[in-house]
Amino acid sequence: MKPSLLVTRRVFPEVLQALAPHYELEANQDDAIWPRAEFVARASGKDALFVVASDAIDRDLLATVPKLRIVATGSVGYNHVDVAACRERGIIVSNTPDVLTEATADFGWALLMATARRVTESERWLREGQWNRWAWDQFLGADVHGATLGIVGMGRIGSAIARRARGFGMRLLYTNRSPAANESELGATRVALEELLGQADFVLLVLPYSKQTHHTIGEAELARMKPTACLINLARGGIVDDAALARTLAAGRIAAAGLDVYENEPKVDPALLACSNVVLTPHIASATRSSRLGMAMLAADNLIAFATGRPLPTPVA
Ligand code: 8YV
Repeated sequence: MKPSLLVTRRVFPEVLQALAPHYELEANQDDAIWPRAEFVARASGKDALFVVASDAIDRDLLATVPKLRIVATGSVGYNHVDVAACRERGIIVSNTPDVLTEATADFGWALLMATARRVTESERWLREGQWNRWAWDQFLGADVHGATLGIVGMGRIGSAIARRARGFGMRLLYTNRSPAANESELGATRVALEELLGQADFVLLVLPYSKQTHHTIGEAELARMKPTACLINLARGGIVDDAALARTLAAGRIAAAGLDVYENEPKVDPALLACSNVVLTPHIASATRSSRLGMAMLAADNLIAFATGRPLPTPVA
């Protein structure tokens, strides 16, 4: 008998086709939003779960799924999965590193450039019909070339962003728990967060979310940033204190922010929505077809390896 698998979100058909020979599938074909109770009810009795970052796999859920053996998340981040609790129960967890690195790094630059040069703010103004003359000082933005970029978290995605910074002739600072192996190749200098915040023209967050990184950027850290600086969050909601950021932006204490992730997504703090100096995107940093298909296929490869008794390609350590 094939093991049973719940796929919580609509996924590319070729991914379901790859899984079908190995699993009894229950898939969310129409991408309905399952309330938590429904998710728990559907998960109970399953051997395997294919989830995404918005599905919390916590102790409460694990208590209701005694047969569960594997959780494959279609994301590189796995802060939504209680890995320690899974391990205690002998449940394997896999994620999707590498396949999204370059697309996500590209998007980091899209968000940074849009924020620096006020792309969405000026487009909104144009669409509102407000453009009636050219003016010398219209929508003056920040120079990207030659500026100082501060990358908080120099992992795979941070390094890919840093490589691209060289083309802009930027000075590169970073923070990381340990020195990056490619530090000299990147021309990057490791500094303390306080120093990075005080010097960077662009502060770019790409560190994983955990209890330790919760509100890495709050009121005090925002106050250390230059009044002309921009903050970009590509990582996870919760790394930034959204309410403190909204207050800082509204008061003009930093120039602007670009956010792809939020504390309570898909809800966005209304105070942020009210700020004109913030570029807001709906958690799309990895959203190119090749990257998202690569992520979904890698999650499926992990599930198939499990079903066929092979080592998983990308288990969470
Ligand atoms: C995912 C992400 O698209 O991989 C991650 O950690 O944040 C995104 O690339 C999203 O989390 C869906 O699971």
